[in-house]
Amino acid sequence: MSQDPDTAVRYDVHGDVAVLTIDFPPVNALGAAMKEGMVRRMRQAAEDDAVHAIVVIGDNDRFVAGADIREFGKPPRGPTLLEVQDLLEFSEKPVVCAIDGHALGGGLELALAAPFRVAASRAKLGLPEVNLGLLPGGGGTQRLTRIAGPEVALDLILSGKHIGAAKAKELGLVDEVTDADLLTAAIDFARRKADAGGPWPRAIERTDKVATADSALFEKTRSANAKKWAGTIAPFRIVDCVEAACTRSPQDGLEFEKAAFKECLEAPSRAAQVHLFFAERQAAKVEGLDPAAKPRDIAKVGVIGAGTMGGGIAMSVVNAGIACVLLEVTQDALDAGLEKVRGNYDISIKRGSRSQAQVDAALGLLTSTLDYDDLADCDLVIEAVFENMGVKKEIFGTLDRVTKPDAILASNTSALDIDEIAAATGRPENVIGMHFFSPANVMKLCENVRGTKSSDTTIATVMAFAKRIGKVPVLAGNCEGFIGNRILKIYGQEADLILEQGAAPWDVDRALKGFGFPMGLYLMRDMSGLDVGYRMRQGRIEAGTLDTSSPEYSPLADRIVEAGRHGQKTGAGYYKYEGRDASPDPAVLDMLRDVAAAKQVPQRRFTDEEIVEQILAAMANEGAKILEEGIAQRASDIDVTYVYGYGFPKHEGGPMFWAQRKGLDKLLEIVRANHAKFGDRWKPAALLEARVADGKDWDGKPIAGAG
Ligand code: 3H9
Repeated sequence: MSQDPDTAVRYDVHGDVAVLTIDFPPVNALGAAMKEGMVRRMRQAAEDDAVHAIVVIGDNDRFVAGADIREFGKPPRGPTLLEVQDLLEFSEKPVVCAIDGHALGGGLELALAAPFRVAASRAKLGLPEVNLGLLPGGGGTQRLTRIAGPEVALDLILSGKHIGAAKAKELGLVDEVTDADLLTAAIDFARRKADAGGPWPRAIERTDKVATADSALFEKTRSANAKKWAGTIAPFRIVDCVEAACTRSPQDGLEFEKAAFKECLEAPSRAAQVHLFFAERQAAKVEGLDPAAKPRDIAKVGVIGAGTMGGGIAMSVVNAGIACVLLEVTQDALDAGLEKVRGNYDISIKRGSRSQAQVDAALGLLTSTLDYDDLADCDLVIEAVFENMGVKKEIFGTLDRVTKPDAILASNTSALDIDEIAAATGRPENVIGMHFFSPANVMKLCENVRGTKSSDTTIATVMAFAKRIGKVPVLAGNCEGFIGNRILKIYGQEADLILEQGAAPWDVDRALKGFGFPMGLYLMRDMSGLDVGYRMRQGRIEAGTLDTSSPEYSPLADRIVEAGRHGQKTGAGYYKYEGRDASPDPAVLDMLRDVAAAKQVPQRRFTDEEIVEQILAAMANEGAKILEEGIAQRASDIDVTYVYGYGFPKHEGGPMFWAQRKGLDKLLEIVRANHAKFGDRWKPAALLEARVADGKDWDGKPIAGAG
């Protein structure tokens, strides 16, 4: 036990009320010492004759963030959550949980086992276990369903969302909400209950909300989400558990939940999602920054370009309560951009994800302009115009003249050289890349790209700013495509070359979708339109930077566009379309056969597993090169990039996690076999070879049993 149980939970008496204060940094999780402390202090309060009621509160304005995630997969230590809950639920003295900050997962389950809950008005409550590939395993599925009914329970537990204290009161999860001092309010509440006398309510014994449950609800929920949940276990088991709360006795329901929790805990998806939980937090940290370099305060942001990307970035900024000025070059473009922003907000109001008041507040922070001088007081300007180096350099030159000297200038470029853009200004130390993903108001990833001269303050500022606007920041180095698009190029290239070897576009799409990507590669290309990529390739061919005689160049995409097939919008691309409905098209197979014959590529059959393995192995090998070159700080940053920016399935943990789980030695075998067959595009990353030789993982830590 890394902390003394007696300090993890402190004991004070206020008159006739015992106050148990949980002080278990960083987030009061249910670690071994904390649970042991709770058991000791609850017994102390039970035995203390001067005490008539008990308040449980968290130190540092936070309640309990759930199970200690660091302990998953390790042998259990200390008392179980159930033992602690029993002490609260069956206490002869009334127990009040006083909730500030967060009561999440096992933290909320702890509170739901107590007879009473008082919350600060700013507190947030939720059962987010599903995000870790788990379900609430401390009675949460049973007690929440019995308190608030199965519809509410399914909504909260399947989404994992946090709700505010007022909503929690409306749903019956808390008894009182206060704006005043929480401890005082909780002590008063506890004293009133003690004076009024027991028995104290037990959520697990309630039947009023479950007796009339509609049994069709569960089947409807399962079938409506079956596709979305493919490859995962937790959401299905959550539905089973909520159903069990409606059909089984309290004890049976709790046993059922316990077994389902164990099943999720042992599933491979849990390890992947827990990996991502820590990876996401790690990604926000920058190694080697000068500790004196503090993030600058960003009070006003300029966004250049009111297209889909610029508009989405501006929405993210104002949604976070930060003033934003959106700049365009013509009134028409500005009007169109603002119209799109308003349209997006209308959709969120209709969907219920934002209230009218929230939208009004956000739009109140958004101004627009055609005049660069209006950016003079911005602390940060994000350029989001189309990918043309000349245009970007001109914009950065202008920004350098009109913005205040310490303003940070960021480019949303997805591949261009940040150093070349920075060189157009007299302040390269203040220039950096901030690569958002479309739609930028929705997608979580922000790939920040450090230039050679970006200062530590600039880096620290954009990492903190991205977090503040609700993004998951990752720091990348400056190379073509950075982390994300550099690997994407390999992903697309390998898939194209698999087609040449005998697979059809729909085979590759089926395999990728089966693995868990939300959409196949070729359907996605068709949806985005094939003509833009075609024009870019033609430009590169003319400029002599794309070698069409190289084995890596697959002409199929160009042949498809030259046949007038520009994707969904022209009714044909890799697929043929009726409206939005895609179907396989033999004409594409004919083109593919011609391409393969001209390149003399031997034909073979692929299983779905082979397609996935081939593509992911190529991605992981490129990821290793990215790590080796220092473009990514750590392997898990690549995973975060792929999950939050490119739809890589969360339950597989990201390409580097996938490779490590498979075994780096196995990955190297695949890479070497392909290298022998296809040549240099499969050259093994030196880092991969070194890690395998040393028996180490991506982070350089010894692999158990290796060596
Ligand atoms: C569960 O409860 C299962 C039960 O149903 C079953 C029981 C039988 N454990 O996010 P932050 C660390 S499953 C251990 O940057 P914020 C985190 O890694 C759990 N460590 O802060 C970071 O460490 P570091 C269900 C945890 O203020 C530091 O705390 N609960 C845990 O932005 C600060 O974290 C959840 O899923 C934990 N549970 O956000 C809640 N949580 O400094 C997960 C955090 O070394 N947690 N850490 O990088 C959160 O959502 C956020 O951390 C929270 C604070 C909102 C609490």
